[in-house]
This record gives sequence, C-alpha cells and structure tokens, in this order.
Amino acid sequence: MAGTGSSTKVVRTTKIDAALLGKMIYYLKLTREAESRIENVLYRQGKIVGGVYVGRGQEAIGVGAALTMRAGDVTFPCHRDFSVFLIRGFTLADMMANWLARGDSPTRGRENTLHIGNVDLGIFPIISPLGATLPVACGAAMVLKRRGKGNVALVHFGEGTTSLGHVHEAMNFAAVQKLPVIFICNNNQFAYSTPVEKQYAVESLAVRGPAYGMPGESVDGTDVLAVFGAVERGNARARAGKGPTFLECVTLRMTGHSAHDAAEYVPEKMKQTWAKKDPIQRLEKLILDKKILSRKQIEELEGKVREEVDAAIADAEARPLPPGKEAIEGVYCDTECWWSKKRL
Ligand SMILES: Cc1ncc(C[n+]2csc(CCOP(=O)(O)OP(=O)(O)O)c2C)c(N)n1
Ligand SMILES: [Mg+2]
Repeated sequence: MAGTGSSTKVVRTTKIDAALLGKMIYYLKLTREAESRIENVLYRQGKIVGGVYVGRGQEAIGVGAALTMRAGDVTFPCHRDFSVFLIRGFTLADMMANWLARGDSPTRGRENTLHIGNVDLGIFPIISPLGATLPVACGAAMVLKRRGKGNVALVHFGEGTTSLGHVHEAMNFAAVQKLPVIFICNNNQFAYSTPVEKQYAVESLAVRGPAYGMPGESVDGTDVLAVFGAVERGNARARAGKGPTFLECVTLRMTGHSAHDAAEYVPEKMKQTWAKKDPIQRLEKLILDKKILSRKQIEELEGKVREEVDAAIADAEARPLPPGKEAIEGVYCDTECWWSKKRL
C-alpha cells in the first residue's frame, strides 16, 4: 500500500435530509418506470430495435452518485445509468425520443441506447468499447484540476469492464497525477453471462483502490444513501486536491444483459435474495418509517411519475423519424458528409 492513507474501510456518515430523500425516491421511481416501459412495452411492441440495456436493481448507484454533483462537475455514465442523464438535465422526452430513434433526438436517430451526451450539461457519452471511457474521464479530470475550482469527474463502469487494460492505465494515471476523479464500479455480478468468479480472483474489487494508491471502498449498491455518502467522501477528497477514489457498489442486475436475454444463467435463488434488497423498496421503507412521506403521498408520487412517462412517450412518438435521405448522414463518413465538411 502506498503511503496515501489508502483504505477499504466503510464509514457511514450521511445525515437524513428530507429534501434529499424526496429527490432520491422521485428519481429512483422515474428511472424504474421509464426503463420498464422501454424494456417491457416499447421494445416488445417493436418500436425500439436493437440492444436495450437497463439498470433494474442498480438505479441507486446512478441516483446516489449524480445527486452529489455540483455546478462544473462532469459525469461519464455507463449504459445502465439512465438516472444520471435525467438528474443532470436531459429531458425525459428527449431520452425517449432517442430510444425511439426520432430525427430531432440527441443522436438524430442514429443510435438508440444511452450513447448520448451534452458537454454543456457536463455529461460525456459512453465509448462503446468498454473501458475506453476511463482514460477520457482522466483527461477531463486533468482539465478540472488545472482550472482549480474544486470540481470532480465521476465515471461509471461495470465489474466486467475492470478486467480491461484501459482501466488499469486510467486508475494508475489518476493516482499518480492526483486527479479529481471518482471511479464508480457497478458490480451487478454479471458481465453478460459471465459471473464474477470467472471475472476476477479478489474477494472485493475495493482492494483495487489501494493497489493503485487511492482509497477503495465497497458499498451496498442497493442502498442509495450508502452510495451517496461514499461518493461524497470521494468528492471531498478530490475537491481538496487529494486525488482519486475507487468505489465498488455491489448489486445484482435484475434483468437480462439486454431485453432479448432472459438471464436463465442467473441462479433463481440469487434473483430471489436480491429481489428482497430492491433499492426502491428499501428507500421507501426508510421514508415511511421516518414519516417523511405518507403511503398516500408515495402513491401520489407514483401517479405523477406514470403521467410524466406517459407524456414523454407521447411527445417522443409524435416526433418524426429522420427523413430517409438524411437518416445515415454522418454514419459512414466521406469527404462530402457534414462532419468532414465542418472540419475542412
Ligand atoms: C471491449 C468490449 N468488449 C465487449 C463489449 C460488449 N459488451 C457490451 S456490455 C458488455 C457486458 C459488460 O459487463 P460489465 O462491465 O459488468 O457491465 P454491465 O453490462 O454488467 O453493467 C459486453 C461484453 C464491448 N462493448 N466492449
Ligand atoms: Mg456487470
């Protein structure tokens, strides 16, 4: 262990704050409802084609992390972090329009998953070859460090992704350069059909932090407050110029890899155990126990969320598909395409 105060200790310091809990439960429910419609309705109706990756069971990771962010911070969500886009400023209608490949959507109908971003909102799109996003997040963190305003970069990735070479390079570089970056690993225990025991030989991925000279922490990824608190600790360290943190958030992917996959390779017992740890039910219980919201208020919130999702889908479906002539413009690039012309 390098002399950096590296540790894998778990400390829980998050105070209960009613306004924060309200935001958490709202975004958890909005994300669950929107993704359920995408996976179980729009995809099954044939309105969405291709890979449909959702984050059922791991919504607390995106919500807990994104709600720690301040103006000027940046985020690199991964393919199951729908909530991060919403929390940082994408409209639900634009996100639905992207899934439905509408012509005016963020990717103008070229790509229909979460390969979207908006630099003005501080959201950088996923790079499809997994792991490649981490060195880019380090680059952004270098910029933030040079600006000296105490901002951080959050980067999300799965446990399968940690086996790739880029991840090693990024974590080593971030530690050496003391970059303000938080590496947030969603350990949903499967990389497509590969279980963790075939992915890595350590007991907890948290040991990877100290191995590079940064703190490593493992939290329950179904506990939104635990995730929030751990990211806050990493942020505080990064904002103070002390460098990066590695955070493992353990959960189970409560769906297939993509909507076509029934995940029959995941043992039934495992599914049942983790179903009892559902992140939304957990937070709901806390909110009811602490009398922050009543059961009636929660039901009203659920109604509002359903209406918001209905409205976003109606808005997106009313938008036209890209006109045929323009539909693949910029996909295969030659000297005549808009992208090349812009650079010449
Ligand atoms: C370098 C690379 N290899 C394979 C893929 C195909 N692929 C996309 S998602 C995925 C599973 C990744 O597992 P994990 O990192 O655990 O993330 P999860 O999907 O579980 O959130 C794979 C194999 C890819 N995009 N990039
Ligand atoms: Mg995984």
